[in-house]
Amino acid sequence: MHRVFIALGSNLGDREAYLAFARESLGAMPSTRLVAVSSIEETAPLGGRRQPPYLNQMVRLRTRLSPRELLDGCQQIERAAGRLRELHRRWESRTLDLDIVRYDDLTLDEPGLTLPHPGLPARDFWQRELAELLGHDD
Ligand code: A4P
Ligand code: MG
Repeated sequence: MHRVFIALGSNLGDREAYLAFARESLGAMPSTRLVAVSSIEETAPLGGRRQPPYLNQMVRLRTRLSPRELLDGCQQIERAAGRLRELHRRWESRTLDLDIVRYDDLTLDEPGLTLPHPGLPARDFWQRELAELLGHDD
């Protein structure tokens, strides 16, 4: 089983409900188990544009899915949460955004998938959430 950390973010609509939907949907993916969840934090929007504040949270999974299968699964969940990927622009407000932060100790830089997620060093809230989850062994 692979050890994976996924970041959840929402800054539109019923943000708590979107995070709950994401936790439930991630845990229901094939060959996947939700192992731990961090606390939820409200954070100021990054990226400079005027946007509502985010709720952010990180979860820890065990999975047999490959990184690509996991990315596909995350994008399906985002779509199910009502996000129109075709219309959105980068940094734009979204009901649900799922980012794969780490997948084992894998380093990858391919079109459409970079691991670990390059945003990690710059996001203090991700680092706090990750630290919470690393303290929780499975
Ligand atoms: N992609 C590459 N690597 C990964 C990965 N490790 N995990 C590709 C997930 N996706 C990855 O993502 C764009 C493309 O990234 C995807 O096609 C995927 O193949 P997206 O979710 O469609 O677009 P995006 O989220 O708008 O862009 P990006 O660059 O992923 O932005 P972020 O980093 O997700 O930032 N402020 C606060 N306070 N909290 C937030 O959570 N999030 C964002 C979005 C902006 N400001 C925020 C927050
Ligand atoms: Mg993203």
